[in-house]
Amino acid sequence: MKDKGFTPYNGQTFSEKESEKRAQAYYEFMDKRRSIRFFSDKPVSKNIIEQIIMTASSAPSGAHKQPWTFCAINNKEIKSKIREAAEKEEYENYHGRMSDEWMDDLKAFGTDWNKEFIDIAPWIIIIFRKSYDMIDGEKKKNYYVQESVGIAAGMLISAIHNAGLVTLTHTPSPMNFMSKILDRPANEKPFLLLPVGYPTEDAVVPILERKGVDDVIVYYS
Ligand code: IYR
Repeated sequence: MKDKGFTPYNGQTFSEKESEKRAQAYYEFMDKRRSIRFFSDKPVSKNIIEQIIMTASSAPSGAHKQPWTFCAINNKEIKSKIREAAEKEEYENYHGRMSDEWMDDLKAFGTDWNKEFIDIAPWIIIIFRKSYDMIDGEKKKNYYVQESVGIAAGMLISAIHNAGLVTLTHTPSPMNFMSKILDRPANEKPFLLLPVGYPTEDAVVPILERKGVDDVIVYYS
C-alpha cells in the first residue's frame, strides 16, 4: 500500500447503556443464524450480492493486502459444472475417504454427497485466497492470508444473515476443480464455497446447542 499518511478516525461510539443494548441485540440476532441446506430458487439481486461481498472485503487483512477474490456465480451452466465436480469428490469422501470417526461426527447433520443446493441457490460465492499478488509481472507477497480470508469469510456470513438470506459453508475436498472451471490465475487458491439465497418454506435445521459463557470464555480480571 502507498503511504498516504493518517486521517482522524470517524467511527461511531455510544454511551455505555446504548453499547450494552446494541451488544445484546446483535448477539441475539447473530445467534439466530443457522447453516441452511434447503434453498429456494427465489432470485436475489446482484446489488444485494455486491453489498454483502463489499462488506466482507472491508475485513482487516495482513498489511491491508486484501488477499481475496470473491467469484459470484449465478450462471446455471457454471453452477451445474461446479455441482457435478463437487459431488464427484464428495462421493469419494463419503465412500471411504472420511474416517469412521468423522462420518460419525457428521451423522447429526444429515449431510451426504448430494450437493443439490449448488444448482438451486440463485448464487454461489466462491472465495479464493491469494498467497501473492502479481503486479506488473512481479510477485508481491501477502501476509497472514489464511487468517485474513477467514475473517473476511466470517464477515460475509454475517452480512448474508443481516440481509435476511441464508448460506452454508461448503468445502468440497479437494477443491482445485473450482480454479479450472472458473479459470482463475495461479496465485488464487479456492478457500470456501457459499450458496446464497432464501431458505425453502419447509427448511429444517439440526437441533443443536451452542457452548455457553463458561465453556468458551476465560476471564483474567
Ligand atoms: N465436505 C463434506 C463433509 C462435511 C464435513 C464437515 I467437518 C461438515 O461440518 C459438514 C460436511 C460435505 O460438505 O458434505
